[in-house]
Amino acid sequence: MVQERTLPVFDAASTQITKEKGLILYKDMTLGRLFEDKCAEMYYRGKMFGFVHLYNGQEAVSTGVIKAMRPGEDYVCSTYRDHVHALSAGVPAQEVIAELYGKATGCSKGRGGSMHLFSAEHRLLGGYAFVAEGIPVAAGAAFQTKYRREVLKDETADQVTACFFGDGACNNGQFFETLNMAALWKLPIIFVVENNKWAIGMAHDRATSQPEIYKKASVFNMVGVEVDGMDVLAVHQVAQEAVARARAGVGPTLIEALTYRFRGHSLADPDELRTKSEKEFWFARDPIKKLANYLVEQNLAEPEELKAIDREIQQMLEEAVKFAESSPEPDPSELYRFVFAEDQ
Ligand SMILES: Cc1ncc(C[n+]2csc(CCOP(=O)(O)OP(=O)(O)O)c2C)c(N)n1
Ligand SMILES: [Mg+2]
Repeated sequence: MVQERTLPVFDAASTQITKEKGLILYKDMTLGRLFEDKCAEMYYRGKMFGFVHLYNGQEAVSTGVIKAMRPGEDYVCSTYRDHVHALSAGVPAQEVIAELYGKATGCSKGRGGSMHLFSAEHRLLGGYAFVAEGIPVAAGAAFQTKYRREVLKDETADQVTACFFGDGACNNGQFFETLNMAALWKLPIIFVVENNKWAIGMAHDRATSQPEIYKKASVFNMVGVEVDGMDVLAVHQVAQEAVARARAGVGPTLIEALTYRFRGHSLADPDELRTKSEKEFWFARDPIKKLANYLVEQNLAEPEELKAIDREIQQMLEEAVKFAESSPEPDPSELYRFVFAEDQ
């Protein structure tokens, strides 16, 4: 049996969250989970096509980081596993699901699909199909913030960029080149590695000479931290610290969140390579159940209250599907529209 890497211990007593914050985190993670379950349902019913990569199990990472940022002002950059990052960044569920249906009302106007969600309004810099492709794009966004502030003397330019990518991306050259420049220029960026142990069917430990990714930060003189990616409170705390460092101009942080995807790589993956014991180890650490238990134990929420939130989100998603299904296809006469910025 493969020995699981020891998860960093987080002492929940070291943080104080309000009921309001607790419910924000719970709602966002639940939205992510139920949204992805709805996608799986619609995909298997033949309603949507192409590659669809779900985020189940990893919700604490998206929520913990993005809810430490300023929605609509700070930038978020994702990968092809991007639905939940988009939702956490504030893109309405109906615009995400309409995009998955390839409809004109989708957040990328039906041109992108699952792997290319984009929203200028919500400062979502995109989903990217190529592994590691978003990393330099995110650094570009962080660079323009610094340039506006320091060269153009725009004091409102204090935005932070969060860049999400997987363990597999950390063996790609773009990771090393971008971390070097980001540290050298003290860019306001946080690099968030979602180490879910697998890159499709390649186990992280088999592909990587130094599997503890956060340690790679030290060679760039960058702060690197590992965190239990199944614990939203732990992720949120390290993210708040990283955001504060970035906003203060101190420089970037590399956060390695140890997490696990509860489904196959994509909806086309039969998921036959991961062992039952490995899955059981991680399924027992469901981040949503963990937060729900914490909220109830701390008297921050009643179980009934949480169930009511689940029902409300489910209802909203049913409406979002109806919206997507009744939306028009993009008009073929507009095929070349939105290629250039002036078409917006
Ligand atoms: C440059 C590049 N090489 C290979 C692929 C094929 N590919 C798609 S997803 C993937 C695995 C990436 O794994 P990871 O970065 O750990 O992200 P995860 O899927 O686990 O979220 C690979 C190799 C690709 N999309 N882009
Ligand atoms: Mg991975």
